[in-house]
Formats: sequence, C-alpha cells, structure tokens
Amino acid sequence: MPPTILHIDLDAFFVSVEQVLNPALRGKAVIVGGLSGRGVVASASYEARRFHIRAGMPVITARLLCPHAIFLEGNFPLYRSYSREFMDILSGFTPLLETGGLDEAYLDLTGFHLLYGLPVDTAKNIRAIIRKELGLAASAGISTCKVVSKIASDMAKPDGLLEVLPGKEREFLAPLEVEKMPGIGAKTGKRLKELGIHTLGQIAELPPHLLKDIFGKWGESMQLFALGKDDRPVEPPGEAKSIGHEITFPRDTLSLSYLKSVLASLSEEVGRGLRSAHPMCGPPGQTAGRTGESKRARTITLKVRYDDFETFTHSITLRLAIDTNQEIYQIAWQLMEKAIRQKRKPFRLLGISVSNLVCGEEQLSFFSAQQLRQRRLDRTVDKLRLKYGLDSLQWGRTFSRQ
Ligand code: DCP
Ligand code: CA
Repeated sequence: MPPTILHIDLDAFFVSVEQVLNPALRGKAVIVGGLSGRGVVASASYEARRFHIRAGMPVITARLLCPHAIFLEGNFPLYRSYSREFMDILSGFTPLLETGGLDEAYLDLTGFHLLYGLPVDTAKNIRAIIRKELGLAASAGISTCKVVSKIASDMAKPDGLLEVLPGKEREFLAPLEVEKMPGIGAKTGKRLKELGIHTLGQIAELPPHLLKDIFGKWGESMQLFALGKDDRPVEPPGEAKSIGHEITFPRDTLSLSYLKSVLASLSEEVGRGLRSAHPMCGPPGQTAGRTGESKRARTITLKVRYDDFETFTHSITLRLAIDTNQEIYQIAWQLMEKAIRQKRKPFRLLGISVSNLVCGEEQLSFFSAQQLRQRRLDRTVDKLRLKYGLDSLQWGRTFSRQ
C-alpha cells in the first residue's frame, strides 16, 4: 500500500486571524507587517497579493505597491493561540502528525481509508472543521510523499484541495517552476536558471551526480524530489530521529571567533532540544513537561556551507551518548577544525545536528564529577530560560555574535 500523506496549510494565516476578529477587514487588501520591529511583510491577504505584495518584502515597498492596503502591526500571542487550536484539531485525527511551523502540518493517513473512507474525504472533513471551529481557510495537498503534498497544497491555494494520485507525481511536478520546490529559494533558483534549468521536469531529467556536484547532498535530494521520490517519514514531535539547528550568517566569514560563537549558540540550541526543555521541540506552546523524556545523542554532525553554496557534513559517532552543551560544542569544534583544514573558503552557514538518540539516564557512575556539574548547570539554565525567557541568560562564548 503506498503511503498517504496530507499536507495542510492555513491561508494567509496572520491576516486571516485578523479578519476573523474584525469582519470589516474581509475581502480587502490587508497586510500584517512590522512584527517584532522587522519592517517586512509577514502575511498578505490574497487581495493584496494581486498588487505583487509578498511575505518578506519591506513594508515600505508594500506601501508603494498597494497604498490603499490596510496595514496592521500584528499580534503574535494571538496567532500562537490560534495555531495551538489548529494543531489540536489535527491531532484529533491522527497522532502521526508533524508540525512545520505555526500554520502547517503533515499527517500520515496511510491505511486510513479502511476505516474512514477516501483520503480526499478525510481532508475535506478536516478543512470543514477548521473553517467551522476557527473561521479559517486551510488548503490541503494529498499524495504519496511529503514534498509532493506540500507543493500540491501550495498549488491548491487559496481555500483548495489537490490530490496527486500514486504514480502521477513526476507528471504533476514536471511543468512547475523550480522555485515551487520547498528549499529552492531565489538564489538557488537563479543558479539553476544560469544552468538553463527552469522546471522541475528538467531537474528530473538531469544526469545523476550533476546537481550533487554543485549543491552537495541537497542537490541529490532535489533530483529525487523532482522525480516525486521522498521517503522522509512524517515525524511526530518527541519521536524525532535527530535534533538540529542551523544558522545562515548575515555575511560570509572566516573569522574564528565568530564561528566559535555560532557553534556555541548552536550547541546550546541542540543541547536544549535534547534535554527537551525548549518549547520549539514540540508543537507550538508545548512545554518540557509534555515533550517527554530527555534524550542523549551518540552521533554529532556538523554541516558547513561555503560562500559558493558547496555544502558538506562531518560526523562523529561516540561510544557513550552525550547531552551537555559543552560536550556538543567540543565535538562540533573538532569537526569544524577538520572542515577548516580541508578548505579555506568563507563560510555561509553552520549547522549542528545530533542523532542516534537514546532515552533515559545513563548510569551515573559513567560520568566524571566535572560532567555531572555540567549536566546540572545545563538543566538549571534550561529551567531559568523557560521561566524568564531565552535572553535571560547568556554564555560568554556566544556574546560576540550579538
Ligand atoms: N510569516 C512571517 N514572515 C515570513 C513568512 C511567514 O512572519 N517571511 C508568518 C506569517 C504567516 C505565517 O508565518 O501568516 C505562515 O506563513 P506562510 O508562508 O504559510 O504564509 P501565509 O499563511 O500568510 O500565506 P499562504 O496562504 O501562502 O500560506
Ligand atoms: Ca500558510
């Protein structure tokens, strides 16, 4: 039985919430922007999009393109609470649910039809409940894999549903522009076009290795995705096989002190994820108590991307699993030194991920007194940050990045 994956994504999320609360805004060009001091468009109604308004565009540009639009500051706590209700509705259908941000999720509906009828009917049902309970429009895509379902839900917007039948994935993707694929942004799109590649169909037809040589592992995945092949499972929170974070720098750099401070920040993020004390590890708003057991990792992977987009990963698998920020940092720095020795090109992005996760506590006798102190310290910091916010405490090492 081929998998059945549903991707569901709320339409013009921030704007739609504002329209639910203030019906006078419905059917109008509405733009939410300027949230948390960023002067960029966060969300635009479809009426505003007719004037070429896009998320990420400076609000100043949006004002020039669409002077009659209604501009709103936005209310993030409100959107977060809508997001939680949206996720609650979805989790009523299946626990095999993976959230991808505040307003989108994948549901694995494989085998569902035996109990609940056709996947399209389940999707229609979910969309109707979201409409009734929250007053929001959600678009949905159904196919045998995540990437095709995500593209399908995007194509179905606004307020639509699109199913790609098993075996039709490649045909569906072929005519689409390369930027339709999640992960291909303006820069990668431009590079592909310089190579004469405009559609996903062209990517599918390229000789193997070509994209891998240019974009590394991502190039390989890109081609598989364009063929409609994506075997990534839907991963509910808490069952993640790996935990990772990455940071793209404001400008490419070879500065060792900067790279060290980035690695220290990433080690903290990943360490906190492992110890399950960070709300981002679960659905929005989920706290450490509900994310379940704390984990430790045996494999640490460093991802580096250079200024020319060349991307590599370097990994180490340890005999004993670790979970402190300091241990993660030390291993990541060893890997980083290896990367620096291999190539002397400015870095554009660094990422750390940990995998080979094990649950539960290691026998305490395995740890040195120093390690035990470090573990206690990390856990205390996690708790303080949960209570007083992420910025309430900072390690000296990460300070130079500010
Ligand atoms: N968002 C943001 N800044 C961005 C992109 C998005 O703050 N650059 C926020 C606002 C969006 C929400 O995340 O409402 C969801 O992002 P989407 O990309 O799904 O955009 P929308 O839901 O607004 O529109 P669409 O109908 O295309 O899904
Ligand atoms: Ca959306």
